Amino acid sequence: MTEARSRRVFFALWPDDEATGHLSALAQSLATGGGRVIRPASLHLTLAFVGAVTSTQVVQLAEIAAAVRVEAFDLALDRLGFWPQRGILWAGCRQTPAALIHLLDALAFELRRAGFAIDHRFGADRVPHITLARRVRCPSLPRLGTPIRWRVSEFALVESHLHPSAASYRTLASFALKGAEA
Ligand code: 2AM
Repeated sequence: MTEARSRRVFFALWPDDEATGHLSALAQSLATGGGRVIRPASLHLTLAFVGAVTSTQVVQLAEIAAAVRVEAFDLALDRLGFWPQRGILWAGCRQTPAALIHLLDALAFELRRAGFAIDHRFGADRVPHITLARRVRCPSLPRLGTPIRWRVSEFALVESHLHPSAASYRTLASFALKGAEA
């Protein structure tokens, strides 16, 4: 019997508690004209969206990700953005940091080598971002004064469960970056 592709998975960065607190406060303050604010525990930056896979492939994906050897780095989110079609309010980077591209390249290389095609670098919009709220109407976007920073010391393989109201995410495995143990 063929195994069902019933698991919807992606690789992502989860901000630390302090950055999550800042992002969540921002989301609350900006999504005032309706829309759905993302729960603090769900705030993340998608590295690579894999999509529907089998349970066997989930195990394979975790093995592949464990082979990625990239240094830990500091990430600074220094801009807010809005995609009007779906009313997505997001936080991101004016310029994609080299270290972030390097991590994604290393992961994409290992995935490709194992036969997984990753079309959606940084998610469908191809811009590294953390979605703060959905279905927001015309927010006025302030300049993000002090950037929101965190030390990226790991990345995660995450499973997404779609519900009528919102998706929920479960971390299946985390992968430490080099130097993160210090
Ligand atoms: P979003 O936050 O911009 O909607 C889990 O669903 C994560 O993968 C989310 O961060 C989401 O981005 C992104 N995502 C969802 N569906 C996707 C798709 N079909 N292609 C690429 N990225 C997707």
